[in-house]
Amino acid sequence: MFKFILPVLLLITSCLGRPESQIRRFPNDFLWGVGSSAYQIEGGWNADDKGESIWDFLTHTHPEKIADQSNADISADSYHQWKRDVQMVKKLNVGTYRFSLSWPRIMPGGYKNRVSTAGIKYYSNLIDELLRYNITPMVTIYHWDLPQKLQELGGWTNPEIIPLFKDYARFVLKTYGDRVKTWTTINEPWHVCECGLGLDYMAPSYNYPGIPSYLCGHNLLKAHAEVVHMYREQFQSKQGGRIGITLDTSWMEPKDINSTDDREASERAMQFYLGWFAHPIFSEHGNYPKVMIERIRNLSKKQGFGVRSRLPEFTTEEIHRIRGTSDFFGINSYTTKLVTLNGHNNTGQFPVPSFNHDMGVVETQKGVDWPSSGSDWLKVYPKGMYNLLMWINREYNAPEILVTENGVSDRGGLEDYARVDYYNLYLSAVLDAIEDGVNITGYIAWSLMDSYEWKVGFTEKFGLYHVDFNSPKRTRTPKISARVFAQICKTNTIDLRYRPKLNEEQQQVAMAQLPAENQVARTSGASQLKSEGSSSPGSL
Ligand code: GBH
Repeated sequence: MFKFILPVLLLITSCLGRPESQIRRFPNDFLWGVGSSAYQIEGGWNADDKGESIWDFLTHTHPEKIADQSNADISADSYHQWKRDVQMVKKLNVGTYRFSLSWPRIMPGGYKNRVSTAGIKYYSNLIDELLRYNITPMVTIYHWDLPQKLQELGGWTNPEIIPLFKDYARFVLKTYGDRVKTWTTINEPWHVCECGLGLDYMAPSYNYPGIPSYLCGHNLLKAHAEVVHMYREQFQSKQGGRIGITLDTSWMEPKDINSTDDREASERAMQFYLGWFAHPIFSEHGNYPKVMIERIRNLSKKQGFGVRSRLPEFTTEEIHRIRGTSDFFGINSYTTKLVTLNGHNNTGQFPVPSFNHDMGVVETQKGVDWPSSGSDWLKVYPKGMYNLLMWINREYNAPEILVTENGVSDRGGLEDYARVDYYNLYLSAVLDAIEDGVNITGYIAWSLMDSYEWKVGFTEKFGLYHVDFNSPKRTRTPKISARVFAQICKTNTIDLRYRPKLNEEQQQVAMAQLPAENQVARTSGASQLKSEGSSSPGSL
């Protein structure tokens, strides 16, 4: 009898994993934040003397490349509504607001010869307003809106970008560093280089695979390192802040965990997506990942490029200069892909040469039962977040990790139960990693409000706050997720009894368990959610 029960018990407990606690607490000093980026929310694309960015240029000249042919000329109008934005941040009970500076708003032509007084003042006011409400600004120096004038010089593929980015960064560090204590240089280098140049997903939309993205990455890493050295030498001791970088990747899960090939695909994909930028900065010996160097060198040779690999080489001096240039590991992640090796006859059908062909990995999300709330890439698989955090911890010798972006998109609306579910589950996965020893010190939800979602325009929404893009006032209204997230930040806990994807009756039960101020009458619908100006208790 016992011979039978014991294995069954073991089986059950191992399936359950850790003991499931329904109310889970984060460490006391855990940092909570919410994020946005300049092009996505500001509008005012030519306000005062702002210069044109590559996103202004792309959306104006090629609207057909955007899902709804829209642009962010006005977007959420944060160029004018920044005071309201700060109130929203405040109401979420977060300690940190992560936003970015628009380079062409500050230096319209990209060069330091001409700076915009209005642009400088805009961010200065925003920072002061945040500090007035005890919110710590966390500033991204570059979140994709390169001055178009610099693109015309080749943008990130031209090494000239290194001194130019340094000039721009010096100016903002000097101007705002007395009040800004957390900086990140560049948001998501992989997207900047591969999506902007290798593919046509992002501005400047080169669609030129296999070459420019590696030049971009090379210059970008050097530019990042120069800015960090400058900060450490000229500003850090006086200003007392920290500086780092924000990288991104999906978790690359072996399609079949028992297949050696699939496990190799997973490891290689992690090295290509994340290691491309993380290895030079965070690994013990620096430089690109070995697998990347070797594969691209061999393939380049085979493809007739001769002995010069399409992946540029760092000198020993450059390797040392780049290594260690981040005070924390900023990671943005949203979803998971399943991976297998690309077959001999290029089963993935990748262009030759290309990043994907160099990597030699095929990705899919087919055949999984991971839910999605209206996006064709963002499938919900919280375990992937846990796996990713464990991987970073192992690979880069336990760095301090800040989750600088995580969140989910839907097609809009105030009753965003799927988003509530997503946050609870992903935060639970983050907590699992913390409990397993990973040094994760903060979590920044993406995003403060609905905004311009790049290539998909306004068709996908990530906001905790709804924005009415049809109203000239761009009225902001808290979604249900805003109320729940505010409660999470206030109490430092997640409550997993509240699983909104449940049926109506279970929903009511779960709702009743929510703290009173976060309860929203599910049945009475959206009208219950008061918008701007409401004075009801718990209004945001
Ligand atoms: C981040 O980028 C950005 O930092 C932020 O500005 C953005 O709003 C946020 O995430 C949400 O997307 O997987 O091949 O189908 C991520 C940009 C663009 C990533 C679309 C996934 C889908 C391409 N995302 N991309 S694919």
